[in-house]
Amino acid sequence: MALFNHVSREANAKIVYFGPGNGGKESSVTHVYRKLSPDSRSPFKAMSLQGDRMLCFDFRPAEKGIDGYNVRFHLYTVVDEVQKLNSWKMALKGADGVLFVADSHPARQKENLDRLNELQELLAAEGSGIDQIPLVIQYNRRDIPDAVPLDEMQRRLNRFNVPGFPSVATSGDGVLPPLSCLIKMVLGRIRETLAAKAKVEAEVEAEVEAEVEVEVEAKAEAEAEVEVEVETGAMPEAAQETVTGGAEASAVIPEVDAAPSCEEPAEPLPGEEAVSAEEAATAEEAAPEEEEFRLEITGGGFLADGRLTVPVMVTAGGGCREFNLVITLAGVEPRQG
Ligand SMILES: Nc1nc2c(ncn2[C@@H]2O[C@H](COP(=O)(O)OP(=O)(O)OP(=O)(O)O)[C@@H](O)[C@H]2O)c(=O)[nH]1
Ligand SMILES: [Mg+2]
Repeated sequence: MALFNHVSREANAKIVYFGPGNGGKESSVTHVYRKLSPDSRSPFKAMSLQGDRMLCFDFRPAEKGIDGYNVRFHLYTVVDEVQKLNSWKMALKGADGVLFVADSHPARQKENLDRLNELQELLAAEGSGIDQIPLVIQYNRRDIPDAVPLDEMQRRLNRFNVPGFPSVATSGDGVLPPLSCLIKMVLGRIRETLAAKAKVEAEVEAEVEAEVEVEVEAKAEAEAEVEVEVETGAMPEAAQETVTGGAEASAVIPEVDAAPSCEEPAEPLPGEEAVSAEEAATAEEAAPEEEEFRLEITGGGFLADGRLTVPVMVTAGGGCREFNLVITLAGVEPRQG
């Protein structure tokens, strides 16, 4: 599968020229390289791979990117007479498309077929069936006098019914169309991959949004419940009965703190008059705060004329004052000793 760099919005796809020896792979790849504008391609590289020669370069086709992604194609092939299976295995690793270059010479038909079967096995080992990867056949050497008829080659080779093109790699005739076709097929796969990615992302986004909505709704519901509780607490039946009595009064919703205690009787007690909420509030405002009142005996008292006088200090409202507390002992017999 193509490699994506989602940060730089670039996709990298690998195309492998595969086929029998002497079929025209090197001639084809070289022609493609020459045809590309120098600023769209990398240097042409040839490297030794277990005694085989691997050729590669990469380029960016003139086509516009897909969904904002620029696609870079990396072309690989293995050439020269000796080509080990392992070299092809490495070349095919992660391939996004294969261009099979078949030889039109009558003596090379079995070789074509053997190589195609080999390709099928190598791709299967890679985990992808030959029918699952974009594949195009280039029937090369169409210029030789005894070239096998194209329809016969198609019949023998093209059991997968993939696109096929005749070519003469030495002159470059017909070399670009099969590559162009393969590139379109690979781009189609990349588009599918990106669409699948976008779909998954949209689904995840929708799921996250739904979860957030549920949370927000749950929070709003919880808040609404709290509000109802607060309102219920602020307007108990008793308070409503006290407050109601006029259209204006019913619009007054007391604050939570000012709400009458639940212990208050719902009905005014016999002899009591119902007070308006306003009156109640005013009364409450006017009511002095409960203070602590302390009385302290500060010295010894004395008894005279049936009255006991005791010096005391009274502390209240943040201040203190001394008094003489006089207690009249009416009917109390003073105790001796
Ligand atoms: N007449 C003719 N000769 C070709 C054509 N394509 C390639 N050749 C010649 O065939 C020989 C092999 O071509 P290459 O391009 O090296 O083929 P290859 O698939 O790389 O082969 P290996 O190097 O053996 O892997 C060379 O001498 C080419 O000049 C073609 O379309 N027509
Ligand atoms: Mg060669």
